[in-house]
Amino acid sequence: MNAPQRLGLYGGGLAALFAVTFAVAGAVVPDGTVAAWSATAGGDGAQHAAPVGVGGGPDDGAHGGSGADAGSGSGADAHGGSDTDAHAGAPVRGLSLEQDGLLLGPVRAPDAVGEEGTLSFTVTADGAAVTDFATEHDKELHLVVVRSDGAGFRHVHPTMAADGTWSIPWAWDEAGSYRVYADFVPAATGENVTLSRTVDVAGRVPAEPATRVSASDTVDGYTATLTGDLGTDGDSVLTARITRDGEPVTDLEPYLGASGHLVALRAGDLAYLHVHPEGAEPAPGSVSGPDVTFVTSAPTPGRYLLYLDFKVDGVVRTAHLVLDTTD
Ligand SMILES: [Cu+2]
Repeated sequence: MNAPQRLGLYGGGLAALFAVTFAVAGAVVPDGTVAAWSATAGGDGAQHAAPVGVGGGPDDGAHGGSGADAGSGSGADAHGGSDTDAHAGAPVRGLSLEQDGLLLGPVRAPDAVGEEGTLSFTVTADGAAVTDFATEHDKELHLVVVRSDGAGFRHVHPTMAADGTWSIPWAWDEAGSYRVYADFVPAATGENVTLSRTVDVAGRVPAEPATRVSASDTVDGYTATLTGDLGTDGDSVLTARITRDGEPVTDLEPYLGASGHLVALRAGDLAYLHVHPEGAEPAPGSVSGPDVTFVTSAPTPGRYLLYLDFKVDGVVRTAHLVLDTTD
């Protein structure tokens, strides 16, 4: 019995699971990479280093492409219909590649670290590419990429070709298992959807540092400090204050229709939270600061990874913050 026949005996879900597993196995352990591990790591390193295809194996069950996508599909569907009153229930998004009939197609990207290429994908509905998107936060589609340990965060805006293919120049800085989120509003429904897939990048992965609670982060001399309690019992108001050398920064430029942009992910499964900027949209050319306020709600008690984008002098910087819920 050949592989396709054997796969045919399992349900579509299992077949997809195996297909992903085979694809990942092929993608993350190319012979050249294995040779490189052997050459650079030596005998000891071969056992203790953590390339995705070897040390990362156990991770696949927890947050790899197959585990995360298959395991969470039903959960996302369960509350998918209640997204409009997201604050009443669990505003969890981004755990599935499918929701409300929309599907995030395979994400194509360079296979290896340092390889210059393109990241591309298509969103489909009933098998046809979706090409009509509503603008939300200044863009038709927000692409967020983060490694399973919370590192390597990127928030970018690909461009769409006429056939619905979204693409952006891409290179990976480090190996690992990455979650790729597409956050958008199809014009047909007007409802925000966040879909995700996992992409594995071959190579040695640094040991995952435990995330520590940190309400403050300094990037290029700019310090972002969060105040406010993150709770599970409804709206939580979080205020980020930007300072430089201890002085408040008052020339924050509008970015994505607000004075800053916040992405919040649940540590453990990287569920994507709904976050609203608070206050009126700043006028183009205006500046504000030092405070930027957001409203969100944690779906469950625990730890959350927060990524605050802010723009000063035309440069967008991202502060990485980690909060535990207060309940
Ligand atoms: Cu964006």
